[in-house]
Amino acid sequence: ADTRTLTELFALDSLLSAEEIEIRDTVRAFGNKRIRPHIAEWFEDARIPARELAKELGGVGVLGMHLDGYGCAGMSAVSYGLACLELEAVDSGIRSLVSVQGSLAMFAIHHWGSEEQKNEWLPRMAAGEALGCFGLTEPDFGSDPGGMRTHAKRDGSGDDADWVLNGAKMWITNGSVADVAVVWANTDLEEGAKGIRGFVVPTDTPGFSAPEIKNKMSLRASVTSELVLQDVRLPASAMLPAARGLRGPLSCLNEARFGIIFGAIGAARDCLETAVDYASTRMVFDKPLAAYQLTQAKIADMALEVGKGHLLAYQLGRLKDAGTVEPAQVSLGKLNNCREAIAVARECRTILAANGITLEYPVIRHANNLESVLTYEGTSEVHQLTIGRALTGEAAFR
Ligand code: TGC
Ligand code: FAD
Repeated sequence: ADTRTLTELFALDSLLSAEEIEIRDTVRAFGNKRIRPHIAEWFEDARIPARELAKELGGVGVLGMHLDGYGCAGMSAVSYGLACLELEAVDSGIRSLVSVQGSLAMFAIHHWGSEEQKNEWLPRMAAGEALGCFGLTEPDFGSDPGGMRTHAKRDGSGDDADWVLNGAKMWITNGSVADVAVVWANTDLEEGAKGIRGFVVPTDTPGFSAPEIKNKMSLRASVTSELVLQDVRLPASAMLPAARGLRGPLSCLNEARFGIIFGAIGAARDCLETAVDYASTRMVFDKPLAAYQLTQAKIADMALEVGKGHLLAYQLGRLKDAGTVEPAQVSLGKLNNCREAIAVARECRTILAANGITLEYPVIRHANNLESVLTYEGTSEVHQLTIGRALTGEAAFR
């Protein structure tokens, strides 16, 4: 019979330019050739060749690809989103590496850094020769980063005095493999959350360590670490000069959340393609599984969610390229696409049944990864509250 792909049914490519399609196809081909053949093993072993991979990803041009200058590709937001989508179709951990590098560590330096900081780090980070991480979350402060305890104190008076950092960050992607950490800390420059500042910390600075967090059942093909800062002495020039208060880190989160809106839908697409393929060849009660109405209802409902997820991502991408996207709109995409992606992954797992629980197929790996994706960059509840605040005018966070 004549079959159609999800992309064809929704005519998704009619919404993209020829250049965007070319970038998407390049990243898809890279992911399928270079990463997909190894990913189940990396996931099982909980080990990825992060530094080698970073150089290859830099070669493809996806690290900080939506930033301008300093060796970055200067692509559109939609192109960046499509790259995230294709990388996460292989594994959320790979997209995480790219998000943290480009949207968190590089964006923080690009947007809030000094010329000296940008020249020192961005060209090497875009090439994948230097890896970055972003330390905001702490053991006791995840959804409420304004409560952070990590602090930076000046050693002496005057603007030239060194900074001395003490504290701990938790759940930091790329932490143990990073050359540079963007660390957010309280200072007494101003009262409360307004005193939060960002610091560019070379990871070989004495007093800095980043033990890896083990035994994760999600994002196993991604390095997650604790950052420990014990009297980490930095020159005055290590502070990001332009970032003041919580607005500094939260502006970076908008960038990474944007990539996740596309990325999560890539993981869902991969699950759905796997399930459709499986159902068409798996015989149950003498017929292909795909020929049963119950299976088709599942497939149709999932195709609707994956297709709508693409449309939402593309719409937000266009708004971002127009420079008008608002944080609450990013929350719409993050909440919807992560929530639907994990639901799709679990439903696809039912189609594969017992085969669905093994790493022979990507489905359980995506489902497990999406547990993290649902949680990081703002939990579903944080995004519900952000959307709720936008619609009602009432902030219900505390
Ligand atoms: P609130 O009073 O609302 O805001 C404080 C200041 O920040 C500004 N602001 C934003 N600016 C830019 N973008 C946003 N999305 C912003 N949201 C708020 C706001 O205008 C204000 O500015 P100013 O100048 O007036 O001071 O802050 P709040 O303390 O009430 O908190 C709000 C809340 C809960 C939404 C926020 O704290 C939040 O988003 N919490 C979630 C934390 C989170 O997402 N952490 C992620 C850590 S990084 C990570 O997970 C990486 S995983 C990556 C990977 O591996 O792929
Ligand atoms: P908590 O904030 O303790 O939340 C616990 C529960 O309470 C959640 O269900 C939450 O939604 C709910 N909750 C919180 N506040 C409210 C409220 N006001 N009303 C109702 N419910 C509420 N962080 C970084 O800084 N950098 C990284 O690179 C990074 N990488 C990560 C990688 C992985 C694999 C993971 C799992 C996390 C990573 N994180 C990173 C941390 C991530 O951002 C936090 O886990 C996330 O923000 C949630 O914080 P928490 O885990 O402390 O949960």
